[in-house]
Amino acid sequence: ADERIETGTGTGVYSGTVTLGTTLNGSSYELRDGARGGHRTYDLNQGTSGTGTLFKDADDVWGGGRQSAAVDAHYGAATTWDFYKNVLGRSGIKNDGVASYSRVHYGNSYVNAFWSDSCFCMTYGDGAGNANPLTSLDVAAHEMSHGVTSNTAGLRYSGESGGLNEATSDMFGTSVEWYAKNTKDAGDYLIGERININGDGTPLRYMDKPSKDGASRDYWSSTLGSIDVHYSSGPANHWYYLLSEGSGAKTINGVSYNSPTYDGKAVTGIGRAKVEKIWYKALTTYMTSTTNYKAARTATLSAATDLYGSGSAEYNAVNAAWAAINVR
Ligand code: ASN
Ligand code: ZN
Ligand code: CA
Repeated sequence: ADERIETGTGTGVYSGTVTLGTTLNGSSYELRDGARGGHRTYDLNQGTSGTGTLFKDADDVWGGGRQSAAVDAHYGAATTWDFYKNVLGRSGIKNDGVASYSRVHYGNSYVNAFWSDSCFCMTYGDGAGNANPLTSLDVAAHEMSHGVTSNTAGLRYSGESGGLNEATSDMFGTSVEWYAKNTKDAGDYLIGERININGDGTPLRYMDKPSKDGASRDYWSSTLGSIDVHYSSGPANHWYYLLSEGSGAKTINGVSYNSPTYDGKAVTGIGRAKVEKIWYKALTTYMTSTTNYKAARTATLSAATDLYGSGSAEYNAVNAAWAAINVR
């Protein structure tokens, strides 16, 4: 049958009306993004295995009913693809131009989303109670970034390396949210602020002061490696915030932040654009499966040297941000 790459439009749960990469196959449109490695989005229809059915539509205008979460997931994968390509020069998760795929409506009242190395795919639950579908842009970019980490540094998902693995997904999840410039989902330094996962409107995680979630750590200590990876990510998330925006109080896009430092010294931010380049270079060049916080510091200093020079303002700021989370 004839196939043609198309651009549809869709309205998701979170992102407002967005354009979608689709494919016209015979007389129906499919959620298959020909411009981005052929990324497909499937309806698991409450199942928990396989791929279910590929989303199809008669007029290439998507959304409503079962399609809404699919619009978000497809848009999230496309925006994350574009961020890695246009900002970091990476073509897909393996840098080979090949797409993964997304599955929505996983299980019943499932309040999570995940990346899987075995299917090379992202999966999203519908949420339960007051929690909404887990398909917000920062969550989608977080999950897809697990694929990138898995195929680069391969940070082992336990101990300090596990915290760094989680933080990598929060950092790039946040970077993608900013990159999107979506008027319905402005950039912030919060993770999962749209999905109401706590039922009271609060986000899942805070990068300016991770301990605001009640469990994450703000600073490195020798016991960091013994807590859950979604909490040992805290200090590295804090490093990303401090290096991007600097310490102290600040309001951005209507959200107030107040980021403390371990050493009491002020940190001056160098901007997110440089921070994401430094972390990405460290992740893809210097980190390994066993990199811990101390080694991550060294890795980012090497990356900052490569990008901006040893002793540059950026190098010194990277060093100061690590000291501010008690790594030196
Ligand atoms: N949503 C979680 C995450 O990406 C799933 C997990 O615990 N691995 O971290
Ligand atoms: Zn994660
Ligand atoms: Ca966010």
